[in-house]
Parts: sequence; C-alpha cells; structure tokens
Amino acid sequence: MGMIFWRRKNNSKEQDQDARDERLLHREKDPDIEPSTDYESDLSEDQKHDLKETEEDIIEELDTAPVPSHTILDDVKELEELSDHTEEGGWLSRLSGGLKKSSKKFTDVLTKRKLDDAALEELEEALIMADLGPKTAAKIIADFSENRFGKEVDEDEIKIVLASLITGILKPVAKPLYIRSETKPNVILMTGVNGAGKTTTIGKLAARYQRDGKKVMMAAADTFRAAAVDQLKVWGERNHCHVVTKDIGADPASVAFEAYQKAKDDNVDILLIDTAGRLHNKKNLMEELQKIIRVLQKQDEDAPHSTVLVLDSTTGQNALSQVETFKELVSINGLIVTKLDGSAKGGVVVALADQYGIPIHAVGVGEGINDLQPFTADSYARSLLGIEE
Ligand SMILES: Nc1nc2c(ncn2[C@@H]2O[C@H](COP(=O)(O)OP(=O)(O)OP(=O)(O)O)[C@@H](O)[C@H]2O)c(=O)[nH]1
Ligand SMILES: [Mg+2]
Repeated sequence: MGMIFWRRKNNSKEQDQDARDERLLHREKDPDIEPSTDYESDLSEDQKHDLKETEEDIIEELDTAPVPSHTILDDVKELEELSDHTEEGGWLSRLSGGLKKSSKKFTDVLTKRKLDDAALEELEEALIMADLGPKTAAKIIADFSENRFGKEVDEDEIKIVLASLITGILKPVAKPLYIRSETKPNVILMTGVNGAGKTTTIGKLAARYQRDGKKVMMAAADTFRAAAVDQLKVWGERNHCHVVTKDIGADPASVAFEAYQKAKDDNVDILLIDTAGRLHNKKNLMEELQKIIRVLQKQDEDAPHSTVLVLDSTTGQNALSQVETFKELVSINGLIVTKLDGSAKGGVVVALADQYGIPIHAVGVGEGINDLQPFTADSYARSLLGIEE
C-alpha cells in the first residue's frame, strides 16, 4: 500500500532530503509508533454503510487525485483586515516585545553614514541575523540600495524604508483564514511538526470563531498519546465546545470521519481537526494525512476547506524546511506562525512570505486563549524594525 506514495529513490540527493525529513518529523528518543491503518474496524455497521466505500477505493483514488485540487486562494475574498482593533495595543506590544530582540540587531548597525558597499553589507548581515534568510535579505538590500547608494542616510530613514520594503513582501500573504458561511461544517485540518503549536492554536481559533458567533467542534485525530487527546479536551472545556475523540491508537481517519458526521448532524460551522506531528516516518505521516483527506472528501469534495501548517518561529530557518516537507505531503493552504512573543527570529516570517507566497493567516503571541492575532503586514514590519507606533 505504501508503494503508492513511496517510490524508491535512486538519487542520493533525494535520499539526503529524506533523511532530513525523517529527522524533522521524528526526533531522537521518540518511540516508533505507527497508526492503525484499519480505520473501518473502528466504525459501526451504520457508519460503514454511510461511508459506502472500501479502503481500496480510497487508496485507488489517491493514485489519481493525491491532494485536493482547490486552494483557498481561489475563493478567498479580501476580508477587512483586523476589523477588531480593540486588542491591537495589547498584542502589538507583546509582538514588539518578542521582536525587540531582532530589531535591536538592526539598530546596532544603523548610525548615520554614507551608504557604501560596507554599509550595505552590514545591513544585509543584520537582516540575515534577524532570520530573514540570505535570499530574502539580498533581495531587500538590492531594492534598498537602488536610488540611495552613495547617499547619506540616517537610522530612522533606513528603518522606515526597510519597513516599507518588508511590508511589500508581507502584504500579499496577509490573508485571514476564509470561512464560508454557506458551508457547514468548514473543515480545518491542522498540520505541523511535533511541538509547533497545533493543539494550542486550535484552542485559540475556537475561541476566536465562537466570539464571532460560530459553532465550533474539535476532533482529536492525534491518537498516539493520551496526553495529546487530553490536551485538546482541556481546550474543548475552556471553549465549551465538543471534542470528538476515540481510543488511543485508533485510526486518525476514523476520528475525522466520525467528527465530520457529528459536525454535520449538529449544524456546526467549523470543525478543527488536530493531527499528530510525531510519526514513525514521513511515509506514515503522508499516508495518514492523505487518508484523513480522502475520508473527508467522501463527505464533502471541498474538504478540508483549509489545510493549515503551524510553524514555530523559534526554530528560525528550520521553519522553511518544514514548509518544504509538508508541501510534499499535502496541499497547504495557509500558515500560522507561533511563539512570536518570545522569539528573536521574527524575520523568518518575511523569508516564508518571500519564498513561498503561502497565505499567513495569524500569529501566535503567547500560550493563552486570546494570544492568537490576525497577521497584518504593516504592523508586523514596523515591529520587526522596532519602529514605535
Ligand atoms: N510562548 C508561546 N508558546 C506557545 C505558543 N503556541 C504554543 N505554545 C506552547 O508550545 C508548546 C507546544 O504546543 P502544542 O500546541 O502542544 O503543540 P503541538 O503542535 O500540538 O505538539 P504535538 O501535539 O506534540 O505535535 C505548548 O507548551 C504551548 O503552550 C505561542 O504562540 N507562544
Ligand atoms: Mg498537539
């Protein structure tokens, strides 16, 4: 069965990439755990009847249609960004607090001087140190030096120009997670490596949507650790929303299937599905995510309506490798970047925007229920450069 997704690699470069992926997905000392792939054994007779298909059908179709063909980009409308400004001061200062560490690196180099090659090099180095990555840093510096090379510049001017260049990179990806009001349920699949912040982000998103008057349900499709299921249940209690769970070791696809049915029956607006980041290897993870998707698509061909990759900003440039890996596993519609409150690596968001152009829906700025904020290009860029509002 695995051969459908996992063809033998002849090429040593691909083998190296695979080895890196394995390390990314499966940290040392993690037990080798594999999901059950027999999800139908978990279903009741009625549910099997509803599903009206066999495992083989799903696998067969996977060969021709491995990932959903729609992307949320196709039908995202530009929603009003940050319509609720009440908490802006609060979160901005938290974000700036986290980003201060990187912005300090800018100000250290920025004293009034003539913009020559040495100054540009220092500036580029500062951008790289702030985790924008060499490619993105070089591009920004090239744009920056145009018209200004050889002229006297001061720190404020440099910061303001850099902020506007960075805003230009961030703006096209600053897009909220689009929820279709006519669709019930909107299914959001959360993916990401172990510890990225998937479960916490689900808890925060549930709170946000419920404040908007949406009915939310969660599904614990991370069935490997009892603690993972318990953690989601706690977020369910905090939000007073239902969490669909099954036994430890149950097939994650069967959790997704049952959750979808329950969400449909209960007229739920948004179903948030938590997945495991820790798996035996990339092949398992791909099969598991693909199967969850296939099972969901049996219910609604547009599901999951969004597949979100959660990235921990404190991992810096490693976040880029995580995007590379997950892009091969599933079709990623958007990113949520977490832990920007304590991070000196906020620049990685600019690198992500520049190199992938995948929508960035929100940023995590703490462990609390309200610590998820919409992503806004302008304020993020200004915070990154340490420009006071
Ligand atoms: N400071 C801070 N901590 C965060 C943020 N988001 C998540 N965390 C913390 O990061 C840790 C991991 O978060 P989880 O939500 O459990 O991550 P996960 O992706 O579900 O992890 P696995 O289930 O192990 O794959 C927890 O201690 C969270 O409280 C954030 O935005 N800021
Ligand atoms: Mg989790």
